[in-house]
Amino acid sequence: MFRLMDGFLKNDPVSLQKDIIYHVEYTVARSRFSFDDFEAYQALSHSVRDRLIERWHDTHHYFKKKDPKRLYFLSLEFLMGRSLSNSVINLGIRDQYADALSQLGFEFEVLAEQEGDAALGNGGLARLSACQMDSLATLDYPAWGYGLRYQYGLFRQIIVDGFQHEQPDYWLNFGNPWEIERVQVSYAVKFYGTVEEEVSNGVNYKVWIPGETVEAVAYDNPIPGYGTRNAINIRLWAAKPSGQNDLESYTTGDYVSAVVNRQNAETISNVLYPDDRSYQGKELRLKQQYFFVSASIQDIIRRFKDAHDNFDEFSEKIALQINDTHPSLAIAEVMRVLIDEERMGWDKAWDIVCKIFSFTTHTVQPEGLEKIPVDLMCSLLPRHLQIIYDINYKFMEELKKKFGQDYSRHARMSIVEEGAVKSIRMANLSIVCCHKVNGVSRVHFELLKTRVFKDFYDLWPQKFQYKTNGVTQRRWIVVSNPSLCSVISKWLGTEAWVRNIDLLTGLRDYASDADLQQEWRTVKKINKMRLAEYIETLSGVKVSLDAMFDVQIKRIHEYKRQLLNILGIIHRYDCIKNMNEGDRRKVVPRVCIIGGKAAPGYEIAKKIIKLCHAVAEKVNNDPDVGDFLKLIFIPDYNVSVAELVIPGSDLSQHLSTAGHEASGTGSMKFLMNGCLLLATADGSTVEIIEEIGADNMFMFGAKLNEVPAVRDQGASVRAPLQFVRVVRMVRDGYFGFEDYFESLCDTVEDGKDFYLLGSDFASYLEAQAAADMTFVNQEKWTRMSILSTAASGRFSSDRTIEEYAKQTWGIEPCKCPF
Ligand code: 26Y
Repeated sequence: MFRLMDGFLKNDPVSLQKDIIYHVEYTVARSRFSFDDFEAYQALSHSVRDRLIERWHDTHHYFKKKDPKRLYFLSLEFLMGRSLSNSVINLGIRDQYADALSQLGFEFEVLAEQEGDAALGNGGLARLSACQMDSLATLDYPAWGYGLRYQYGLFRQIIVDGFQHEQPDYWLNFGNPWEIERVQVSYAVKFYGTVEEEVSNGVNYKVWIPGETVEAVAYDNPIPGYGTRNAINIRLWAAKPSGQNDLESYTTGDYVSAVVNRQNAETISNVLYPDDRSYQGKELRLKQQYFFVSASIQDIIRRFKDAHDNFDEFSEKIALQINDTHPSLAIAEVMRVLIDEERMGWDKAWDIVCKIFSFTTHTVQPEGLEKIPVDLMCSLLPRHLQIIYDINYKFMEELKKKFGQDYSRHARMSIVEEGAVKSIRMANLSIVCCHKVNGVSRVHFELLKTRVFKDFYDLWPQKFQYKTNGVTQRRWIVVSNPSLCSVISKWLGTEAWVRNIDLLTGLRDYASDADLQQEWRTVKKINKMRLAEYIETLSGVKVSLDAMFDVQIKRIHEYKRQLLNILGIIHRYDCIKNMNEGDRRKVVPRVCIIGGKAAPGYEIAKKIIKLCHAVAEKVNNDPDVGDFLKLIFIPDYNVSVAELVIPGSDLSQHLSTAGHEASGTGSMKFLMNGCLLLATADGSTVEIIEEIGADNMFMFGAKLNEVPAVRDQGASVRAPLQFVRVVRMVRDGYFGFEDYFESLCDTVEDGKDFYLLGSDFASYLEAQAAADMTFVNQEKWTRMSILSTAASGRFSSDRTIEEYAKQTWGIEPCKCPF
C-alpha cells in the first residue's frame, strides 16, 4: 500500500531508469530511442530534481508546522558550481543512479561532465556561502539563502596570445534544471521618487512615492543535506518588468517603445559585477543591492505574517545574516517597512532591527569597504537616506555622551563620510545596527579590533567575534575525490566522517603505515593522471607524473602574490639553465600550475597573467629544461576546475603578504585532499599551522608583526641578488614584452614594493627548497600528506556553522522526521 509519507519516487535501478527515460521523452522531448549525452544529462538531472523537490516540500512543510527560529542568509553572491554529483551524493543515491545509467549504456561521470558551472559569485566569499548552505542543510538548520539570479555569472576568461579577455557567461542558455521558477512569488520593488508626509490619527508618517517599479520573481534552488531528509532553499530573484503603472505609460501612443523601455527593468539582475576589490559607486550596483534586499525582506515578512498576527515575536523567530556589507541596505529597509508600512514607533522598530541583524566582514583592505555616494542614494532611495541619517543622528548623540567632544572620533565613526564626495559608509551602518560583527579567522579578528574597526571595538567590544571559515567535505572530498574518500572510509572503518569530520583525526594513527601510504600514493597518482590529461588537452603540454604538481589557484591580486610565484619559477629556470649535467640530475621535477581570473579593470593583475604565459612559453619549449620544469596556466578557473585540480596537486601555494588575506579557504580544500601547503602566516593559515604543526608544512615570509617595520624601512631593505636578477630578466625582455611588463616590475622596485616580494624572496626560496628535499623522501611526504587530511577537521564549514548557530544566530536544528 502506498504511504503518503514515503513520497512518490522510488530509488531502485528500474524506477530510476523509467524516470530518466520519462524525462528524455517528456521533459527534454527527445525520442527515448535516440538521445545524446547532453540530453541524457538533462533527463538525469530532472529525475534528481524531482527527488529534491519532494524533500524540499517535506522540509518546508515541517518548518511551517514547527515554526522554529529561522536563519535568513542574505548574500549577493553564491558560487555553487555544478549540482548533479553533489545532489545525488547528498541524497544518498549516487550508486543507484550509476547502476541505472550503466544499464542504459551511459556512464554517470561522463554525464556529470556535461553540466556547466553556476558561477554567481567572484571568489572566496561566494564559495564560502555555497559551502555554508551545504552545512546548514546537512546539520538540519531551518535556514534560507537569498540572492540574485544573474543572467550572466562571472565572466568566462579566455586567453589570447597570453592576454586575458572576458566573455559573457551564458550559463542559462541551455536551461537550468536545478531551479524552480515561482511565477506566483513576486514582489514589486520601488526606486526613485519622493517622500511625502501623511498624518494619520494625529501621527506624522512618511510615504514614499516611487518613480519606478520593477517586479522581482523568485527562483528556488533546493539544497539537500547529506544523510538527512532536509533540503533547504536558496531563493534567487530575477527582475521582470512590472505591470504597475501600466495605464499611465501606454497612453502615449508609442506602444512599441513603451514595451521596449519596460524591458530595461530586466537589466537589474543581468550581470554580476566582476570586481572583488573596491566599490565603484555605480547606480546599477546599488539598484541590484536594493532590488535583492527589498524582495527578500518582503518575502520574509510575508512568511512571518502568515504565522503571526503581530510583530511581538519577530526577533525570536528571525535571524538575518548579511554577507559582507553588500546586503546592508536590508537594515534601512526593515526600519522603513516597520515604521512607514507597519506604522510601528521608531524605538520598537530599532529594538527589533538591533536584535535580528548580524554581519560578517570578509576584508582587511580599507578600499574593500563599500561607500555609497549620498547623491546617488538620495535619488534612488530617498526614504532610506532619511532613515540612515536618523540612525546616524542617534548614534552621534550616543557618541557624544560616551566620548564628549572628541570630534575626530565622531568623524571617523560616523555613518556619513564628509568630503569631496559625501558618502554612506555601509560597514559603519552595519556595525551600528548589528548585534554581532564577525571576522573570518582569528588573525582577521585581531586586525578588526586593532586596525579596521578599532574605534567600534573600543565602544562595543561585545559585538565583535570571529568564526574561522570552513569548507564542506561533501564537495571537497566526497564529490571531487572519490578515490580518497574510499581510502579514508576503509581505514577509519566508517563513512561517518562525512557528517562528523572530527573522526578524520583517526588517520593520524596510520600516517606511517606502509599499506595506507601505498594506497594514499595510488590515489594521488590517479588524480594526477586525470589532471595531466586535462593539461594536455588544453595546452598540448605533456607533463610527467613523477614531477611535483605545485599549484596556485585563486583570484589574481597583487596581495596574493602570484608574481612572487612566477619570479620564483624564473629563478628555478635560471638555476636549471646554469647547472652542469650532474647537478641537473638532482633537480626535483616540477609542474607549476597557476590559475585565476583578474578583475577586468585590474591592469596589474592582467599583466601578471601575461607574464605567466610569457614565462611558460619560454620554459616549456626549452630543450635544456625538459621535464624538470613546466609552467601551466589553467584558463577560466572555476569551481569545477578546482574539483579537478585540487585532488591532483602535491603542493599548494598561499602567498599573501601577512595581514592581507582575511582568511583564505582554498588552503582548507588542499589540506583536506592531502596536499602540502607552502604558505605565509596569514589569515586562516595561522590556525592551520596550529592543527598540523609547523613541521608538516612549508612556511615563509615576514610575520604580521614584522610587516610594518619592513615596509617602513622601504628602499633601505635591499632585495636579495637573486630577486634583482629575475626582475632584471623580465625588464630586459628575456621573456619579451619588456615595455608591457615595465609597470609590473615597477611595483616591486625597492621602496615601492608594498607587498614585500623582494624582502620575502629569500625565505620563499628556502621554503621551496625544503619542499623539494621532502618530496625526494616519498615516505616522509606521504606521512605529511596523511597528517594534512587528518588535521583538516577544524576547517569544515560544519564547525563554522555550528558556531554561528550557537553564538550568533541562536537557531536550533529542525530535522524533518521522515
Ligand atoms: C563590493 C564589491 C567590490 C566586492 C565584491 C566581492 C567586494 C568584495 C568581494 C569579495 C570578497 C571576498 O571574496 N573576500 C574573501 O572572502 C573569503 C571568505 O571569507 C576569505 O577567505 C578571503 O580571505 C577574502 O578575500
